[in-house]
Amino acid sequence: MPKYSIEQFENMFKEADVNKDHKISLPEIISYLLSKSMKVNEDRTKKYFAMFDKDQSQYLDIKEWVRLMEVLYGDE
Ligand SMILES: [Ca+2]
Repeated sequence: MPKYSIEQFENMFKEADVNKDHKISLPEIISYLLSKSMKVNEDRTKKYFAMFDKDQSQYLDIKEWVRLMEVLYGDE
């Protein structure tokens, strides 16, 4: 059983996107994860953030976020 479903990740995005512009920055991600008491490896988070931020906008949209969360918190 995976720890989280895609739906859960999508709901988390809505919570983490505090200013509701449908995109999320690395600092927003890290502070959100910490606020949820989730284990955060900043180096890993930064590395995968850069990987999924394909246009280097410094923001992830919800689809990119789900991919990031799957890598960081999904099943191995
Ligand atoms: Ca945002």
